[in-house]
Amino acid sequence: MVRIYGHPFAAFYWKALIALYERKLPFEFLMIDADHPENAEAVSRLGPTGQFPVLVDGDRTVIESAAIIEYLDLHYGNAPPMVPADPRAAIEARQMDGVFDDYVMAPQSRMVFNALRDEDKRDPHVGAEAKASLDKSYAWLNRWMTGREWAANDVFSIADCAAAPALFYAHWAYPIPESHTALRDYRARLLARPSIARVVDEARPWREYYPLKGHTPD
Ligand SMILES: N[C@@H](CCC(=O)N[C@@H](CS)C(=O)NCC(=O)O)C(=O)O
Repeated sequence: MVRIYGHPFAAFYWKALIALYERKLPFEFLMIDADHPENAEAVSRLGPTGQFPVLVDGDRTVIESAAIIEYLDLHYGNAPPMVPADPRAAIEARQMDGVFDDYVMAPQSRMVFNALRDEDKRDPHVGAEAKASLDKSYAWLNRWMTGREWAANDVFSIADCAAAPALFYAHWAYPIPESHTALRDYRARLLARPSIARVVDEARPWREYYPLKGHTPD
């Protein structure tokens, strides 16, 4: 059985977890928290920065959420692949995976990390810079999602695994404007999908730790 290190509230863990739930693949969950120092020690040994998710399958270790998703496609292939087999379609899926990670999740994370610093150590520029990035990403994604059901090739894919946590948390940090109906509808579609509804539900006990005030709790 595959083993996966993560935390139920961690965005990149969600990304891999959604793919696991889509495949209905049983796995052993190894929690990263203060009660399990051995798991934090393991991830710091298995990857360069101690970040998670980390997947262990027998003697094989896979780090990086996107690589984990591709590993599951290859070795646990009894579900549609999250990266399409057609290389032309795969380009669009990987493109949109990168867009959500780099242009939605990353600015959201900058705001969160800044808010988690001691007050006197916060960078006063981060909020405005991150919001300016998100303004551009939201506008582009709203145009991209107009007329689309899913983010790439109109099938559920790695791009949607990345989009779900990115848009979930970014909308808390800095709400998607009401005028961006295609993007807001896409976020709602993601949250209605059973694999994603499940990760959102499992993370509820940790919601109060989200440090940015004024978020909308949906
Ligand atoms: N590029 C990595 C990012 C992983 C990442 O940022 N993980 C976060 C949790 S969502 C983490 O490990 N945070 C704890 C830390 O940075 O120490 C991936 O796609 O897996």
